[in-house]
Amino acid sequence: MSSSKESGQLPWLKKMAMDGNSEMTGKDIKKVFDAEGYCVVPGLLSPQQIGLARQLSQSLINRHRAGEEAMTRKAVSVASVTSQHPDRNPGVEAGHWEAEPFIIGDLIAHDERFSEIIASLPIWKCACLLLECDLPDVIFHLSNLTLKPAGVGPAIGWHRDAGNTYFSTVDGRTIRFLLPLHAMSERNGGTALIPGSHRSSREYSSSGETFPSVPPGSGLVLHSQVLHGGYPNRSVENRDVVVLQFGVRSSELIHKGNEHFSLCDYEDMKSFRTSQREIGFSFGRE
Ligand SMILES: O=C(O)CCC(=O)C(=O)O
Repeated sequence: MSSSKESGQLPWLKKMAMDGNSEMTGKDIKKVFDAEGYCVVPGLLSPQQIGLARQLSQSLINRHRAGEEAMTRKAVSVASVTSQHPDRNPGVEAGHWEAEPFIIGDLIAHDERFSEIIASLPIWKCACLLLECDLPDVIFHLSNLTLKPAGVGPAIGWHRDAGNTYFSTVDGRTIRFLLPLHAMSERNGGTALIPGSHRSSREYSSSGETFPSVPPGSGLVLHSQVLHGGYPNRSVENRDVVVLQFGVRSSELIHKGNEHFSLCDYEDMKSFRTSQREIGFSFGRE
């Protein structure tokens, strides 16, 4: 993709602040992503969309805490991850946290208004840039909320997304967006990763790990081969992220999770969002 095409397609990326102190263009983002296997990309969600995402997420958390069957059936609770992997949540008594969600998947299935977040055009354009394809060729794979509640949020084991057994492709051409609902950093159990590890087959060792600081509205964008994970959240702040995975239409799938709108493109997602608006969902308010 040529740089003129990039900047033509991505006017929203022109000269935007990254981490509050440097400026990046689409070309810069691609360069960092290719070299490091990740990038913190600004301007992916508007303040209104962040407000909505917080409101919708809190509602799903409340429904899980209330024991709604549709929520708890497929979600992973803090209790279940803690009893399966006690080393990932030291000092936390699994039995006390049955009602607390850790991962809630298939967000549109639980609340169709998540389409307002998932249909954000800057996210799709960023996927085009980094997957090196045109907008109609980008397809949505999956969504989830990954929650590390204050004080009891569990660690996440080191892994590469390309190897996951839920939604992955033969060519590894997928990309994940981690969109924090509040500021995320090392302090509150923010994602840890090994820069450059997408270019080697190295196994995890803590040397060289980094914890990008990501403000709400920005996204941590991960290459499918970059090693990442994270530590428990023992801070007083929640660490909640919306996770979205995208791929390319022509890629052969190894695993395909069964989620609402999996394999749809931007136009499908946008039409659905528009239909939600038309049936009376007023953007940004409940
Ligand atoms: O929530 C996080 O910090 C990491 C999530 C993650 O590892 C993933 O979605 O692959």
